[in-house]
Amino acid sequence: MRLLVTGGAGFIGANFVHYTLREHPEHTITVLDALTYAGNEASLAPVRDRIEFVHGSVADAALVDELVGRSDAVVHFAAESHNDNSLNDPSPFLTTNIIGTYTILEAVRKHGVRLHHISTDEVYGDLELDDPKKFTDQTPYNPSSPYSSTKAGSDLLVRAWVRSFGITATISNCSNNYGPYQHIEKFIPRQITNVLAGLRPKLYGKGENVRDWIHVDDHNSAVHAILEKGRSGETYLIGSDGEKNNREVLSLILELLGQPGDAYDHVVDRAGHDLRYAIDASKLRDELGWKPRFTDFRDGLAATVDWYRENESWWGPLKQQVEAKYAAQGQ
Ligand code: NAD
Ligand code: TDX
Repeated sequence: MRLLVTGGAGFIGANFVHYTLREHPEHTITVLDALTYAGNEASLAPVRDRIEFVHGSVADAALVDELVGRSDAVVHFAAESHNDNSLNDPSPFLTTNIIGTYTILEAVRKHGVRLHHISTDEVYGDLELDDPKKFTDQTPYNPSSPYSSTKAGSDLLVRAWVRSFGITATISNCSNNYGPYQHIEKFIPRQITNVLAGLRPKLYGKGENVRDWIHVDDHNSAVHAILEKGRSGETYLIGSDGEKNNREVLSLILELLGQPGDAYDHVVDRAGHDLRYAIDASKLRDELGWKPRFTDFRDGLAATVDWYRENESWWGPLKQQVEAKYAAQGQ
């Protein structure tokens, strides 16, 4: 297939490009990426001569129309993705996540091209710590932040275009990803690079919030399973039973980096901070036969720590600016 990968210079998109070239070399790839603060062409440098890279926005209708018109499928990762940023300035979240997805939908509708829309478990809101339930594709939408509400809006647009216009599209809602090439504004890479830069890690509030961690390659293998076998109009939840609270994750990072267990600071909590996410991925496992490969979080995290240790040239230039922004928020 000729794949158009939006947001391919971001964390999950870049890993998707690497994974696809490694595991499914029969596909050709065009990346469309606006190279916002979160996009980094260096993440694609090792495969630059094997893909086409187009610098532009998913909200540019003429460009999107041209690129979709010469593709067999679109895998739509491009988004503004950071909750904290959405609390400071929601505007780009509306443009990229809502208008950008609408623009993609109109092009796939016109050209009859298959769409896979990448979304998040945050559209379902949050769970109590002791709630035995997990999110399924039947859980009602209840997003909390400007980020998650724009992702929820984009999912609903995809569903409406399937029902009203008969486009061929699937949606996946995945839990928190970790792995190489993740922007250092995010929790795990922020704490790893804090230690590597001689700064103290920063935990929001009491650190009791639970996230359901999955390795980025497991997310991307699931996306391939859906591209190959998923049914149009269906939503698949992606997760690998990786629930941990933020304190536990930070303890493991400190241990892997040889730091004392109390070598971190508590900082101001995130406004409206979701308490817990948990995914029931049985539909994906049972219907499509998918299973995760990275079942040992400690091993996956250790490899991620090593990647940041070995790739300071990738993150070093960003560090001061990211931390200055957090410091201004008391975080
Ligand atoms: P990211 O912020 O690392 O990357 C986003 C990429 O999109 C960047 O390369 C950026 O330049 C690009 N982009 C932003 N606006 C654009 C625009 N208007 N046009 C074209 N490109 C644009 O994000 P990520 O963590 O890789 O997330 C990718 C997708 O996966 C998002 O849709 C996100 O909602 C979803 N998701 C992320 C996670 C996670 O844990 N990171 C979990 C579930 C779902
Ligand atoms: O410095 C920090 N300290 C801290 O305690 C940061 C940056 C975060 N946190 C906490 C907040 C969350 O409880 O860690 C947890 C994870 O935070 P983020 O990495 O910002 O992720 P989250 O808000 O959970 O959202 C992520 O997963 C779902 C992605 O950024 C989203 O794009 C995805 O949809």
